[in-house]
Parts: sequence; structure tokens; C-alpha cells
Amino acid sequence: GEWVVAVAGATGAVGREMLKTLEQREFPAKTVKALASSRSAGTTVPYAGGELTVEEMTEKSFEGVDIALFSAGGSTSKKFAPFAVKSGCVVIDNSSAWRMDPEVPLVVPEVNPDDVDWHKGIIANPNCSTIQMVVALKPLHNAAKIKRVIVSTYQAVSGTGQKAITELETQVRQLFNMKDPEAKVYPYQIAFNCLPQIDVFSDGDYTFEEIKMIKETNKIMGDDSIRVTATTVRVPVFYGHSEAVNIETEKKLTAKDARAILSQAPGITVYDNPSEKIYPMPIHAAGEDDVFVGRIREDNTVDNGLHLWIVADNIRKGAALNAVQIAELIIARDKVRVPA
Ligand code: A2P
Ligand code: 11C
Repeated sequence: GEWVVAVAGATGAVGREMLKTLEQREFPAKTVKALASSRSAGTTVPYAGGELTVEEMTEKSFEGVDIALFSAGGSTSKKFAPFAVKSGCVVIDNSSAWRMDPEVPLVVPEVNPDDVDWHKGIIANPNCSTIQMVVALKPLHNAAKIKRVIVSTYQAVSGTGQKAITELETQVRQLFNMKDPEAKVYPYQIAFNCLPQIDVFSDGDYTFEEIKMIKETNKIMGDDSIRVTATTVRVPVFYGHSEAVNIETEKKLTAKDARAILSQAPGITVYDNPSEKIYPMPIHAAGEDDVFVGRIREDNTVDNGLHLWIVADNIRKGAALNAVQIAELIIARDKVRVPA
């Protein structure tokens, strides 16, 4: 391989999946550096049949690095990404720190690949629930122009990170042992429950997760005229976000039209045969690359309405895979450099 790659946050749920994805896709890396906090410096993470020793991330970690995949939280990205860029390293950042910055492209390779061309050193990876939705919306938008989107999500705990995966496991064990479940990561028990709050409450009593889905969708689709509203819900699932998405289009699309369009679209598997009980579910999407779409049907409460059920692995297409695809895209487009 040709490129020196760093994974910042290599010990986390997404960082580990980034390493696995680089390996599985035979990414042309010369070397891979695993970076995390001082807490895990000296520990190891699996990579390519062997192990990488984790180094503490510092301002100097990015000297000689060509591409850094960041997934170490928003404040860590805010602090370290500028040092990486100053060292001449292109940052692909999975946090929400830079996504809405007008100087930073927000990219889903199936949707807006051209946006990588104007990067100034940082490219943002969207929120997981946004990524899987726009992969399915873009081809329908191209065909019939989407006017309005109403989305309700059913999001897995892995979206919160490793500590939330452990919290769900622990609570299930506590409940089966007649103990009171301890809630540390989430405000309430997540085992056998649903929490209609993801991230903090903000303007108009929307949560930050809902606001991300709204704003990021407009930016990635490059169309602020699409009206988006969202209710985001955490459910006791480990891997795989599901979304009930209702859209209204300018032109009429039948369910059959939509199925045909989505079947041709990149990164999508249409999994939709009601008579055979065929529809996407997180237990099937976990570990897969594609975005799965099913339950495609017309909504007759408006003139041109459609319902979709969209499921994807939030750690893979929702995070690690999308970031690695962006890295592949900048290599293909000769954009692995920080413009002067
Ligand atoms: P560490 O394991 O050393 O704490 P997750 O999203 O699964 O919680 O993972 C978060 C990732 O971000 C971990 O790899 C974590 O490393 C890393 N991280 C958190 N804070 C920092 C920091 N200040 N500097 C570097 N890495 C950090
Ligand atoms: C979740 N979508 O499932 C969030 C996680 O902005 O990258 C991703 C947070 C983000 O909790």
C-alpha cells in the first residue's frame, strides 16, 4: 500500500470497526496507526490478523500521516483535527464537530461524491441515522423530487458507544437476577424499554439527534427545500438502526416505481416481499454493508406519498464503512492532500 493511515479513537466501537473495514476492503495502507487516549496507550487492538499497539493521541501524532479517520468524540475532534490538518493530513471525522461548518464537506459517497473535491483538510462523516436515510432518499429525489420527509427512528445502543453496549447487557443480566437495573449512560433503563430521547434537548424541544437528521439531510442532498421532521428513539437493540420514513414527492411514484428505482441504486438492497414475510430487520442488517429497504407502499393520505422501512448497521454503513469509502473516494479523485 501507499498511504499512512491513522485511526483516532481506535479502541472505541467505531474505531475497531474502522480497522476491520480497512482490512476487509484491502485498503491500500502502508502503515496503520492506532490512536486513543492516555488511558489505553500501550494496549493493543486487532488488525489484519495481528495487533496494533495503541498510542496516545497528541498534537504530534499526525506527522507523516496521509489520512486520519477520527471517531473519538466531538471535543477530541475539535481539538486534534486542526493539528492533523496542519501536519498535511486529511481528516475524515465521524463526530458532529465539523459537520455543519460551511468549509467542511459532509459526504455520503452514494449521494454527493463530488463534494469531496472542495475539502480544505477535513471531510465530515454524517450521523449514522442520517446516512442510511439519505442513501435511500437520493434516488427517489432524483426521480420525483422529495418535498417532505417524516422519519421515526428505532436506534441501537451501539450508536452511543461501547459503554452503552455494556449497559444494555448488564441491565438484562440484572433484571434476570431480580436486581434493580442501573442506568448510568442513559437517563432511564434501556433494557425492555424505549427512550424517546437521543442526545440533549434543544430548540423547539427537538433532541440534538433529531436536529442533526434534519440539517444534515439538507446539506448532503444539497437541497434546503426538502422539509424534514424527525422523532428519534433508542431501543434495546445492540446493532442496527431502523427507520420508518414517510415521504411526499412532487411527481407521483407508485410503490412499484420506488421498488424499481431503489433496486438499481448503489448501496441498497431492496428486501420487500410481504407475502413471504420479507422485510429488513436489525438482526439481519448487523455486519452487512448495504442499506436495506422494505415495507415500500403508497401513503394515500396525501397525493404523492410513500412509506419506507430502512435498516442498516449503524456502526458499519452508519460510521466506519462510510468513512473508509470517503477515504477510497479521495484516493480515486487524487484529493489526499491539504490544499495550500
Ligand atoms: P480510550 O479507549 O482511550 O478512552 P466509544 O465511542 O466506543 O466510547 O469510543 C471512544 C473512543 O475515543 C475511544 O477509542 C477513546 O479512547 C477515544 N477517546 C476519547 N477521549 C479521547 C481523548 N481525549 N484523546 C484521544 N482519544 C480519546
Ligand atoms: C446514536 N446517531 O445512535 C447517534 C450516534 O453524531 O455521530 C452518532 C452520533 C453522531 O446515538
